[in-house]
Amino acid sequence: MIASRELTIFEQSFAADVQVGLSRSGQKELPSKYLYDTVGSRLFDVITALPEYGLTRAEERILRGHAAEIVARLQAPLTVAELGSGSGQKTRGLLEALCVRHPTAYYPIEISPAALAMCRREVGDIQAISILGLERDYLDGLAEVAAARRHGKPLLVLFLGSTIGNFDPPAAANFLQELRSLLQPGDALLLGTDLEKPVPVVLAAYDDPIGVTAAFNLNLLGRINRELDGHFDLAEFDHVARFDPTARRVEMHLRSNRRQRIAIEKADLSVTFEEGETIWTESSHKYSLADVLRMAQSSGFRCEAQWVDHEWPFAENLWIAE
Ligand code: AVJ
Repeated sequence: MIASRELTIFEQSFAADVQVGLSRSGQKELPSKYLYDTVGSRLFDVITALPEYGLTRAEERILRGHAAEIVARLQAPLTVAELGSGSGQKTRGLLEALCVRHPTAYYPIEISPAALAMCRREVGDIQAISILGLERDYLDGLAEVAAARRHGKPLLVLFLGSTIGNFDPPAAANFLQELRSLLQPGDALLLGTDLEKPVPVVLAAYDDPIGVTAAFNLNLLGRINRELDGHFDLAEFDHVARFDPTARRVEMHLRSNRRQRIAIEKADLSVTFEEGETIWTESSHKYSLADVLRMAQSSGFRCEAQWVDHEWPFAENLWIAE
C-alpha cells in the first residue's frame, strides 16, 4: 500500500504500479503507458518522423489512400471513439471523410492530457465535428461513450498505431473481448497492426542511431524522478532493444550499467539493481495476417476488410462486431 496523504489519485496509481513492477524478484517491469507524459508524447512524435520508424507513415499512407473506401464500408451517421488518439494527425483524413458525409461526434480517449491537447489542436478545425476528449483508460472511456450512445446509432472505435501490440497475446485477447462486450452487433473497430518484417529492420526502428528512442525510454525514469521523487541517475542506465523470435515481439529495456540502489520516495521504495539487470518497459508484437484474423474471431468480430502497406508491412483491419 502507498500512503495516500499527499498524493493525487494519478500519483497513487503510478506509485503503486512502480512499486509492484520494480519489487518483482525476477524480471523488473514498468507499464509502457507511463512513457507518455508531455516529454514522452513529444519524443514519440519525433520517433514517428525517423526514417527507421516506418510504422506511422505506413498507417498514414493507408488511411490517406483508402479513407473513402473505409468510410464507404461504414454506416452513417455514427459516433467515433478513438483509443489513444496520440497527436490526431493520422486520424485527420478519416475524420474529414466522415464529417463531410454527416456531422460526427468524436471522442478521443487518452490518459495523457498532453496528447489530448495535441489532438484537439490537430482536428479541432474540421467542419461538422464535435470533439469530446476523455482523460481515461481506454476501456473506462469507451464504456462511458457506449453508455451515452443514442439509441441505435452505431459506434466506430479506432485503435490505431499497433498499440494492441503492446499487450502480450493473452492480454490482447482479453482486452479485445472486453472491448467487444461494450459494443453492439454491427459496431465497427478499425485496428492497426504492425506486421512481421526482417529482424534488423525491426531493431533499427526501436534503436535509432540518433537516440530518440533511447531518450523516449529513459524519460520513464526521468518521469519517476519528477513525479514520484525518484533518485535515478539516467546516465547509469542504457536503452536496449531486443527481438524475441519465439514471441515475435521487440522489447525495450533499461539496463543498469552498475550495481546500485535507488530510492523512490513517493512509492515508499528502495530498489537494488545488479550490474546488467534490466527493467522491461515495452513490448511491440509483430503480427501475420492470419494472427489478425484469429484475433478477430476469438473476440467476437468478423474481419470485414484488410488494407496492407507493402513498403512497410502494416495492416489496417476493419472488424465488425457480430
Ligand atoms: C505507439 C505503442 C505503437 O510500439 O511501436 C515507438 C511505441 N516504442 N518506439 C510502438 C514505440 C518505441 C509504439 N506504439
